[in-house]
Amino acid sequence: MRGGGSAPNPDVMTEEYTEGYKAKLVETKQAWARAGRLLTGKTGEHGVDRLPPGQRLVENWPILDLGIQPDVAPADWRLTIDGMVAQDLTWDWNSFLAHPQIEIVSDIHCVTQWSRYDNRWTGVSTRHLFEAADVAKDATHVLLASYDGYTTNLRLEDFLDEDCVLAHRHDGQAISREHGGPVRLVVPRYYFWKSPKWLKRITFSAEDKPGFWEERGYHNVGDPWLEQRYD
Ligand SMILES: Nc1nc2c(c(=O)[nH]1)N[C@H]1C(S)=C(S)[C@@H](COP(=O)(O)O)O[C@H]1N2
Ligand SMILES: [Mo]
Repeated sequence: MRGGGSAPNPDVMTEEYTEGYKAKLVETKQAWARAGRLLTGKTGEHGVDRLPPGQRLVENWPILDLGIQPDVAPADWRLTIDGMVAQDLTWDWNSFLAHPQIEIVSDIHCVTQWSRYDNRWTGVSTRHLFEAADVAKDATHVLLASYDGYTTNLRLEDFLDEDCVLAHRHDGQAISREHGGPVRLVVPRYYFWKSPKWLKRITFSAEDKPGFWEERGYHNVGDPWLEQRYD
């Protein structure tokens, strides 16, 4: 992948993936963000209202990507943990599975207005990873990068919510390629664009850095109950 381990920027992406990259779709979503499309102007209360404002429940599971679905075999998958850590770490598939596994049931809320209830995720908790990585006390943010060049950012405390999981199973089955297998991050409290598929790299930082959608008009935090769709 071009740019080695560094967080990919959008220009690199379009150059690198002239084939398959959905530039038109990205344009449309960006235009919606500029126009404030899909906003209801209502707010909900997290923990009280299960369905956030402007969302509708689906039974199926839509697939959203940038036109690229990396085919990463578990044997070739590596997760790099770097930035403000005592020492950079690389987890391969076996070392990832050797860490304590948790199971979490949570809801999905996508900014394009679909929500899906009761997803059972299996994997390593972000809290465990945080402890294992020996992160510096003054780290405040987490930058996430994926095998398709996608990036997103989170505040450290949001990354450390107790239901956040580096997941490799969904409802008892290996996460499929189109849904981000072998490993994706799941951050249920925020819109699903904050849950990167095909996870490749986690960087702890004392600075925030907008990711792919955050640079294109999406909200930096993305709380569905406050309808933080756009910036
Ligand atoms: N690597 C990567 N992760 C990603 C995306 C992406 O394009 N690439 N899309 C995001 C968006 S916008 C959504 S809504 C969800 C979709 O996940 P799903 O296809 O499993 O429903 O993944 C998020 N994580
Ligand atoms: Mo999305």
